[in-house]
Amino acid sequence: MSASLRTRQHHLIQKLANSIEEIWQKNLDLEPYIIPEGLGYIEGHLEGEKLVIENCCYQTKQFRKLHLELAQVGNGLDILHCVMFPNPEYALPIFGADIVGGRGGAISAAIADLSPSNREKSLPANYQQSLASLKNVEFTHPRALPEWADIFSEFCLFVRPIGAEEEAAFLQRVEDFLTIHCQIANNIEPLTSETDVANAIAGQQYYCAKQQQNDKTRRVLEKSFGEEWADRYMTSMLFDSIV
Ligand code: 18B
Repeated sequence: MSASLRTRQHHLIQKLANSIEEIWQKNLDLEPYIIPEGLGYIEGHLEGEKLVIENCCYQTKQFRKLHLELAQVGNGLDILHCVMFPNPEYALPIFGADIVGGRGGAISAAIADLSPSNREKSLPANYQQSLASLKNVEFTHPRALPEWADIFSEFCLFVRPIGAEEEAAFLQRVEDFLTIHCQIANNIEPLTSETDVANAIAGQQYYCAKQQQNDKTRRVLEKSFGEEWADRYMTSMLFDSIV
């Protein structure tokens, strides 16, 4: 990804973007992913404020889409969005992260999770064990999930990190999630039953349908690009489920 937008963003976003790419490169056999025409680098400014978006995507045997997106609204609102969609032939959860930094340099929302991607909404036992053994970290400002967000696991971290120490703790936790995820993904056998694959597809469809209900994301996109474009972007670039 070009360094232009990244170097202008909140330092926690820069650090997490660098970490994500490093962990992917170190642990996975990355292959190119063709981003739909015109959606790699995007600028919009319908209602005055300019929104710039940079997308970077890869794929691997186990992941149909690794997506890292950086966005900036005006000079103030910085956003990192990352999702790792598994290939449904592998019974892997969906890694997702979102950081939203407001004017004045504070992060208002930092969320990361390894979310179940099956109909039963359960994490595989090896994930449960690895995640449960991570050191417990306390944040002074935990945030409550909105109503649509029943997709996240019990390990979901959703906070407003205050100060350098909590920002570092958030970063560390996301790095741990990613490392555990890549290591398990590298050693997993593909599913053999069509029913299990169908279940994994349904799980991803449910995850995407719920994420598409995030009105806060939708509104930011609508303001710069209009309703129709925002809807298409949310369903085809951010949360494209498998048909
Ligand atoms: N998201 N986020 O990715 N979102 O994409 N995000 C916000 O302080 C964008 C994901 C999530 O409280 C906010 O309230 C834009 C993934 C949750 O109602 C803004 C893009 C996850 C909330 C944006 C983007 C995820 C949230 C409000 C495209 C989780 C709280 C900030 C680049 C894995 C929702 C605030 C609520 C919030 C914007 C979660 C402005 C434009 C992958 C749960």
